[in-house]
Amino acid sequence: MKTRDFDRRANAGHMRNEVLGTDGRGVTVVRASTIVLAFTMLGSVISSGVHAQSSRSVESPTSCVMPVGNPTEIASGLNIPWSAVYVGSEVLVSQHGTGEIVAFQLGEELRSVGTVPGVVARGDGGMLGLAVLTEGANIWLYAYHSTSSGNRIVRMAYSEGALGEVQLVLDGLPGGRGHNGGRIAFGPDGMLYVTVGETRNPDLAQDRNSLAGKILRMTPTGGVPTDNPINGSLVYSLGHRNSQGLAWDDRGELWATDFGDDGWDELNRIEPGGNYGWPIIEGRGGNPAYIDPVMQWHTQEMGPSGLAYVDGSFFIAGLTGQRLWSVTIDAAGNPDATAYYAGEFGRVRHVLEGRDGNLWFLTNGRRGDPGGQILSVPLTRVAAAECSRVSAAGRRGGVPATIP
Ligand SMILES: [Ca+2]
Repeated sequence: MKTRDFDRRANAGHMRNEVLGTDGRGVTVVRASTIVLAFTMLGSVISSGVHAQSSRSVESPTSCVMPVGNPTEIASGLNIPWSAVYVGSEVLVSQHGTGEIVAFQLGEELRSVGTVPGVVARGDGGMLGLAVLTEGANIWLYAYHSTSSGNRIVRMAYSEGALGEVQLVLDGLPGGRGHNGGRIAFGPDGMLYVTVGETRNPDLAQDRNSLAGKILRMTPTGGVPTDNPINGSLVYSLGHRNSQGLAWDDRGELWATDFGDDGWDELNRIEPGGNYGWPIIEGRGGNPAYIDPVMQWHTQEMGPSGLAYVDGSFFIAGLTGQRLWSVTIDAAGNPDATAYYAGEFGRVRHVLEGRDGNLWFLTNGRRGDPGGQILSVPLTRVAAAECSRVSAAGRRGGVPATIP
């Protein structure tokens, strides 16, 4: 049944591609020109000063970045690392089972910077996402964590290498033994975006009066922004099951992963007020009342947590699939997914652009090894037409949609 679904959806995607190629918009010609550009760029890593163009206009070919070579371990002995953020040259890391936040600089040992009080780890709940806000001379570390009665967001001043007292940002977020969400990130608009899972109560994802199964948008002090899509509500988008990944592309558009049930995991482009379908639809449904994912995967090969956008490429941490995924989108708007390191490093929890310009990813360590790692792998930049060629050398997967 699933195989048939896969084939049908894949064929549908292919047909859409063909339609795009013959609709008189000059796609074929532009693809040829991107190939020329690709050859001029091939074999040399373009300096990081050249920023990827994310416009999906066929006149503006994109570029992407791809991992090259073998990942090297830059931190080890972590207790299920969940999130990592930067403060100056330091990296601060949350660990799922404990409220202790650790920090390190490249090449140096881990050290504790303090403990977030009241963290309760049950199921997938625990010490989850981190974010950093700099206000003048003040540096705030934000943390999303589970308590004995749900989830909350707190912040602590980070000064002279240590965390200060806890300030409550938002209490009373839904929580439970599973589907706690927990990724937090400041957007380009300075607002704090938060993924909240449906806490194993699927119907809450469609309940506009519940914060479960939502992506929230709030001010740095937990208030409702005046320009949120639902007046007076923190809800930014709904119909999510257990999103744990947030990233913005070059155009400032928000994207998020969603951890599916037993059908489809998703990469979604998030629109303000958009409804992403759960639990009515999992994966692509073609119902205009709900926004379909841009890319979807069988759950055994993905199980997405963290999401990053780096110079034209999305990277997704695959927990269940124990691999890292990249998603690139070509100039015609067609996404393409590639898997890396399947089974090599255990469950991959988070991925981010590294302090050294490499791609970093957080893992739970190898099977039977409790020690979580942070790994670093170099990235190389290629032009859009080459992204597919490079990815074809890896293991392609996922079921693409054509972006309108
Ligand atoms: Ca969905």
